[in-house]
Amino acid sequence: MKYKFIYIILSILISVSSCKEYKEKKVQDQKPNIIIIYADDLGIGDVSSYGSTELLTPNIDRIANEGIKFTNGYATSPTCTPSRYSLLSGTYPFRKKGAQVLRGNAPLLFDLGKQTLPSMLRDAGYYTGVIGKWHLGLGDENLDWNDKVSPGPLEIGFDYSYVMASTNDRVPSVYVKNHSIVNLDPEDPIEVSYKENFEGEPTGKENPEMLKVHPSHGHDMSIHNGISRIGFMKGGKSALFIDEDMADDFLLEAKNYITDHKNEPFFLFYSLHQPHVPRVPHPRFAGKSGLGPRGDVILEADWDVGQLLDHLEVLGLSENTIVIFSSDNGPVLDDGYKDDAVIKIGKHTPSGLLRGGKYSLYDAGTHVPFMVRWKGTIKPGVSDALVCQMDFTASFAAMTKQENKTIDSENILDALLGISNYGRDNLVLGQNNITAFRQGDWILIPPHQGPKIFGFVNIESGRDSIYQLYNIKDDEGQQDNLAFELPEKVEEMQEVLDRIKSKILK
Ligand code: NG6
Ligand code: CA
Repeated sequence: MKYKFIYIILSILISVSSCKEYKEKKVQDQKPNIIIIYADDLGIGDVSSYGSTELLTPNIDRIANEGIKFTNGYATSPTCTPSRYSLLSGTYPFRKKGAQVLRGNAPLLFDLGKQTLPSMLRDAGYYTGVIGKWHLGLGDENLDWNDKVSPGPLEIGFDYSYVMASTNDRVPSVYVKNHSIVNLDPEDPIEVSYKENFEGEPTGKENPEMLKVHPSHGHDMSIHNGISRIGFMKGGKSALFIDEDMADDFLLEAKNYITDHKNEPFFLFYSLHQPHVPRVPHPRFAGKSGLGPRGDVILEADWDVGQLLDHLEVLGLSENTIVIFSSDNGPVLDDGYKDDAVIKIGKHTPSGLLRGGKYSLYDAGTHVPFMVRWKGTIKPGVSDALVCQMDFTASFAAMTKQENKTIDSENILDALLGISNYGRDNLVLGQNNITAFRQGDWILIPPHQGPKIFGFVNIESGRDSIYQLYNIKDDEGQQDNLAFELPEKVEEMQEVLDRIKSKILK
């Protein structure tokens, strides 16, 4: 009897450990393709799998339903450049001087030679590519756009790049393929300035009659395709992108990239431009959401995601590809163009139940849709593990047996694959000195100077002269400031935050 009992216990132990080994072996022995689909300014409440009822996103939902939907998934920052910087560098944006919204002719933000997500994957044997929005600077301060556009994505670890130079609302309004502007006519060179206009060139401010989309704030400089932008440019007419075609341009590139590299492990950073301003859908989607152009371009982005997933299916790659979907920061309605985003919002709540939005230290600034699918390997489900985009480098380094040489990226592979329900302990949110701090279910916002509401975007900044402390599990909408009641918690979290911020750099 006694022996029988010992035998049973031993068999259970052996089968449990071999099951774990099987999972680890299976994951570690493979180099699945990795695709990160990264939306621009998409809120957690814009996605139907996170509760949106006014706007349906069935294709994005497919990733959530066939994979893991994270309910505590984060970008590091409530704006684009810093979030993208940390996703690719594995480093907090507050450690990097200048990691904030960049002008369109800013130099490359990265320190060359340091490990990045793509360089790590390249070392692991992946072919690496970026398609879509870049907004991380290109070249140096004196870049001649007509010459070799470098350094850029190819110098930080990508083998292939096809990117929008900056943002769709910043000049130069062109795509850059590897080191050159696409379709540039050498007879019509391009010039870019963020200081002054070029003689004789129309602007949104002087020539509103030329506009089909009008600015509400800023965005009144150079005009192309009937839309005035931030910054001045001249020439390069044959290279200018058409906003209505941008989604199709990037999708085609992404599909071709996948087809071309289907026989080797590949990484694709598919960086969508939607729903960032100017919101100009292809006519196929215009008016389709009932929420104005912002809703329409979200439907367009959702369709793009569906096309990409279908393409993987047709090529037989679904089971051999990790697909991640997330957003670089939270949502905003009026972000500088009169595009009906505010007046047509109806009952739609882009931030879901969270407080704030893009630019904000409140949760909706950085708490974004976040889902990971690996058909056949990941068991579909929902996870409340704390996960951040900055952790992809360390996690996929662990998966591909590479060394993680970045500063802040943490190995949360088990959480990303649904093996564990535990991710990070804590996460610093924000950029520069404007930061909040999440630890477990708590969010601390130290006192920061500045406006409580960001003017025309009409979003609460999260800044206050006093400490704010919220328990995000009990109080998702951050209404109940517990800082006065729990001074020890405030002190403890501030200490950990200070320690992380003063970490000696490797
Ligand atoms: C702001 C722009 C906004 C957007 C943002 C960057 C104005 C008035 N507002 O300065 O339109 O471009 O920068 O957005 O110019 S991000 O998602 O790329 O960070
Ligand atoms: Ca953004």
